[in-house]
Amino acid sequence: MTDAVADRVDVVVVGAGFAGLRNLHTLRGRGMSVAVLEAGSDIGGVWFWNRYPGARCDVESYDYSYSFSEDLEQEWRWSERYATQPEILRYINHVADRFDLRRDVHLHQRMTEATWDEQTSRWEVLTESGDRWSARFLVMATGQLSTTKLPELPGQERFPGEIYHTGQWPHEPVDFRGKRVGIIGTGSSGMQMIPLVAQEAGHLTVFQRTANFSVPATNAFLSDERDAEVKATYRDRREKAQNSPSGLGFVPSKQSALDATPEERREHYEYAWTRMGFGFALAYYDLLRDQRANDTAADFIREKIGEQIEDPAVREKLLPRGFPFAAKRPSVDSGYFPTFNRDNVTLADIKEHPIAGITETGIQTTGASYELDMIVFATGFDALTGSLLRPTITGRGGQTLRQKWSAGPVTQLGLQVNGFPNMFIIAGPGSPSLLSNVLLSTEQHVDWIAQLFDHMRENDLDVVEAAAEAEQKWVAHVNERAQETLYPSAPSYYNGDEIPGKPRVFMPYVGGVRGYRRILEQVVADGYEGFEFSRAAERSEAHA
Ligand code: N01
Repeated sequence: MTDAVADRVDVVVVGAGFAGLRNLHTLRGRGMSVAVLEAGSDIGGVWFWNRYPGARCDVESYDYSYSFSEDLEQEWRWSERYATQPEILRYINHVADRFDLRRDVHLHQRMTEATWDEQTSRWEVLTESGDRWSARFLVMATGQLSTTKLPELPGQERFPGEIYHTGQWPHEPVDFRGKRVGIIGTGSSGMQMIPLVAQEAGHLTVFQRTANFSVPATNAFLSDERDAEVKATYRDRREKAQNSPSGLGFVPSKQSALDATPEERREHYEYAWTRMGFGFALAYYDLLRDQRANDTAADFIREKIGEQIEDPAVREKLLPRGFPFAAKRPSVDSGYFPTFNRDNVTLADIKEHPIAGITETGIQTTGASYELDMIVFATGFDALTGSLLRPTITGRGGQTLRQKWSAGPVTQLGLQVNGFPNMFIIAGPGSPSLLSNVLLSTEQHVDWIAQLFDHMRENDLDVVEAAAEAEQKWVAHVNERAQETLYPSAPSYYNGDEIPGKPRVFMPYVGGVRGYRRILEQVVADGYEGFEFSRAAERSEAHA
């Protein structure tokens, strides 16, 4: 730590994305002093960084927006069913101005260390620039997909052309016109940008390691009639979302895919294909519980994907196989597959011929060499734990979070970690997180924590910490519930498979937004069972 004098606040919130700003607004409303530390040069979190062409949300705009202010809901006008990145960023900026949030956001302040001081019962926080804060509470609102992953490919420094990562996209426009572009990665980011880049580039080579499932985005402009209709019934819509497993408002079918006749199934899947977007995974309740049920959906989707691709050899490579549909995060796409019918697009199968390295002229695989002017990494993130483990967070007894989580994340309800008093995590591992509408899950966490702070104030308590036994129970429960599903069977970032050497643990809670909310409510009703409270060390000594 440096000698700089620390600013003292009630709460340090790390991250000025949707979660950080909501924390600020809510806790400030409780009379608490809050400092939001943001690594970037502006607010917005993932929507600030991910400004690659085609970036948009695959949760409907009306649901991927704050629910805490009815006035805000009524005055903001979304233009599309699934909002683009620029529109979402405009929304976040609007919210920040409307609720006067900026004055407590500190930009260019990447937190590098946070240390629990057992003498004072405060978090001592240090940022990259040497600034210090001292806070009673530390709230990690660092997002689930915010630490970008750049594969270590030999020779990168020799490539004279442009290199980008979708998650750290430049602010200046990138010109693809006439260029030979290579995109590595075919997850949601890659699938969104590939059709657009193909329209501009001289030639586009897509380096695909795993063909993933994707369903049509079913995007549309929102008419005034539709907007009025949603706004007239917004509370019902929010309530439906809160009471649905995914937080998207879809009520999963109560029927098994295996109980429907093949004709009924096809009709239902045709409907889901054209109307449900991401909700396709809920077309039958057992799609993620029974391999045979899942096969019926996977076969249908493969058939639909196949119909979009002309060349049989390319088609074969683009068909997802070897893992259940939706057990690895599926994409929603707009014209991704027909892009491979274009003359200026080549698919390079890097499962068959892995990338050997980057050269002075482009990418060398074990099968061929590709001459490129630009390389785009659409290779994703160190998901869920990346941004929590990047800073050095030191809890009681000098234990770091990295040490505590060396075999995978352990939490009580996803909210707190034993040994790290007064620290909270928003929508991270151990909570519905990436298996839900993350914005709704974020608000759920912020409200729960605010209520907990009320409880502490009313009862003259200073310190709260997850009980060790409760934490063990919760981790076992998260694991058990996951084992009831097909999720663990797919190689995916839910399991930590995206980073070589990362512990293979299923991280999000599959029990659903509604089920999880009931658990949180029960914990409160039981007097915060599983959490231990105390007075600050300094105060206890003074009282003695
Ligand atoms: O990242 P990803 P993303 N060599 O991890 C490949 C959200 N999101 O940025 O599958 C070669 O999904 C990797 O291959 P494989 C959404 O939650 C939402 O696309 O590991 N290839 C994969 O193809 C999403 O799930 C929206 O074999 C490598 C790709 O790179 C999440 O963000 C839009 C590689 C990474 O896919 C992340 O999406 C965008 C290597 N070393 C993102 N490493 C919407 O709301 C990785 N790959 C619509």
